[in-house]
Amino acid sequence: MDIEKDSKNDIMQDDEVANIIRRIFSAQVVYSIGKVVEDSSNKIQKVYELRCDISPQEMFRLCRKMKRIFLASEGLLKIDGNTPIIVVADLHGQMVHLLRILRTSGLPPNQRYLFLGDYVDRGVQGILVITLLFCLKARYPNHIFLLRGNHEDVNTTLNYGFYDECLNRWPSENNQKGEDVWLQCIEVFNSMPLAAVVNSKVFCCHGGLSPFMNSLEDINKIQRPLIVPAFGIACDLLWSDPSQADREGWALSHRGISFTYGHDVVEEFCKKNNISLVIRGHQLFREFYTSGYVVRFGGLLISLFSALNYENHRNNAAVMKLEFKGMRKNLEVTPIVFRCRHYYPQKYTEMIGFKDCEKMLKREEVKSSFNSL
Ligand SMILES: [Mn+2]
Repeated sequence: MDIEKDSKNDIMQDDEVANIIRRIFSAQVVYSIGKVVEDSSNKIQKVYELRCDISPQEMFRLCRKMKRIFLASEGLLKIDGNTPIIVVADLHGQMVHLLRILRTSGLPPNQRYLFLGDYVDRGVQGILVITLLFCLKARYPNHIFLLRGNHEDVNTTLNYGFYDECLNRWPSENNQKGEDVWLQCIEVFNSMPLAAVVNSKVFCCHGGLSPFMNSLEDINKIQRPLIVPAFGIACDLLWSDPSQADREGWALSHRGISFTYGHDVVEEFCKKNNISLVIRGHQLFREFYTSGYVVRFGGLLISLFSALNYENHRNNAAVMKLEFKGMRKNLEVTPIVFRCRHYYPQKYTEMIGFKDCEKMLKREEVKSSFNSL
C-alpha cells in the first residue's frame, strides 16, 4: 500500500473532527493536584492531565459518526499493507501517555496504528482518549484501527470509572447530560470490531482465543451492535487470558468469566488459521515492570500493556511495531518501551508540543477551519 496515495483516500472534509484534533494536540498538560494519590511508599503521586474541553454536542455528533464507521466494517478487521503498523494495548484513560505514544511513533497518515481496546476506566481521562482516537479514526480510516476491549462495555464502565468521569465532566441537573453522553459512547462501543488480522499473519484482539471459535470467519458472524455476552466467542475475545503456568488446554478463568488457554491451544489455532503470531493486551504481568510486554508459548503469543504506571504499579509500558520485510514479507516485531521512571513530572506545566499537528492537518487542505481560528 502506497501511503501517500492512501492518505488521499483518507481525507474526510470534516471540519469539526479536524478542529477537535487540533484542540487536543495544542492543549496544555498540567498536574492534577486535586487527584493526588498516595501509594504504598507514602510518596505523593501526581497525575498528568490534558486540559481540553469537549462539549456534549460534539460528543453526540462524533458518536453518531463513529457508530456508522464501525458498523460499516466487519467484526474481524483485515488489515493489509507493506507499511509498518504500531500495535497499542490497554490505555485506561491515560491521555497524556497516548499523546506520548503518538509523538514517539509518529502521527497518521505517516504511521498506522492498531489499538486493542480498554481505552476507558481506571485512569482519569477516558473521555479524551476515545475522543482523540475516534477523531483520528474518522479522519484516517485506513491508518487507525480500533478494537473493542472488555472495558468498552455498559457494566464495566459503570463500575470502573468511565460513567463517573462522564457525570463529573458534564455536571447537570439529575446528571442528565453526562449520562446521555455515556449512553451514546456505549452505543459506539457496542458497534466496535472485535478482532483483527494483519497481513493474514498476525491475529490481534483484546483478551484472546475462544473454545467456541472454529474458524476466523465465525467472528464476522457475530451481530453488532452487541452487548458483551457472559458466554461465547465475543465474550472470550474480550475476556480470556493465556494460562499462567504450563497448563495445557482450556480452563475456567480466575476472573469468573471466560477461560484461560494453554500453549497447545494457541499452537493449534495458529496452525489451523495459518497465523504466525497472536498479540493481545488485557493483563498486567510481573514481567511488565521491566519490559511492558511478555512473549509466551515459544514466541507464538505476545501480551502487551500500554498504560504506564497503571494504578500506581510503577510498571513500564510498551507498544509493538510490526513490519513485513522483503519479497517474502518476513514479519519483524520491534517493541517500543516506555519506562515509568523517565516520565516523572519535572515541572508544573509541560507542553507535549505537537509541532507536526499543523503540518499533518494542513497537508490535507482543511485550511478553512484553522485559518479562522
Ligand atoms: Mn482488559
